[in-house]
Amino acid sequence: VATKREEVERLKQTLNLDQAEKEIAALALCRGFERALTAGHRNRPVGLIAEVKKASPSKGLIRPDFHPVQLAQAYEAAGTDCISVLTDADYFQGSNDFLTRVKAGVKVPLLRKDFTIDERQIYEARLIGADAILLIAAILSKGQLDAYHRLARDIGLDVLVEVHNRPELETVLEIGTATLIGVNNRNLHTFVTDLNVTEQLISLLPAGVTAVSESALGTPADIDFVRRAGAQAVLIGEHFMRQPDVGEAIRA
Ligand code: IGP
Repeated sequence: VATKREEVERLKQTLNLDQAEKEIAALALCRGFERALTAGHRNRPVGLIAEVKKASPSKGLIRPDFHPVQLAQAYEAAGTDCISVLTDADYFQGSNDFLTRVKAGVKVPLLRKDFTIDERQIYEARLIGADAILLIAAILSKGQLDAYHRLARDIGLDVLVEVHNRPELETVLEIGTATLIGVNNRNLHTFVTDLNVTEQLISLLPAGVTAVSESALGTPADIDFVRRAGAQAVLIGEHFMRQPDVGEAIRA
């Protein structure tokens, strides 16, 4: 998070909050991210968020020949409900520009996948074209989770709140505002993945919350496992990024 702190310091210099609020007020409404995940998903049994990700801290470069708009268009043509775009530069070789370009190239709602640790990043997300942001319980205090969730909703964004263990989930449920909760099967510190995390945590979600299983999913058996555990949607990155034809991978 150290490099993210520097990025936020730069944002403090460049992003004027009053100006940002004015610009946001003039923007078109966001595409409904959560709505797209719950609306019923063509031929698939679960909602799908397909991720555009060039590299990751655990795997390094995943897709050397990386064209975010082309990939997103292939995802959309294959019927994904939503798309996630990594914008973090340091760990994922992402950029805000990828998100803005993908937004112009597809019609489906977009998640800005990044480490949100400051309010300014939420305004920025809206300005670069995000329809939803990620809030990671592991890196935010309860007060931050609460305040950032409210701010994002106030400026029209949907919010995917990510948890990885029971204490994090309990904090999120105590706040009580999250309607879209993602269970990350990957531990962000050790990178160890375990689909049982989905099984353990999704059973604790109250009715009415949309449950997403995130990370380490690929095979039909994986999807089936998390669907049976109660996931209404899945977020898949690396598995698709490793297929030459990402559209075909979705249809499979
Ligand atoms: C996708 P995978 O294993 O399918 O590539 O995982 C997504 O869940 C992962 O990119 C992710 C992530 C995050 C990335 C989940 N939470 C937080 C950055 C920050």
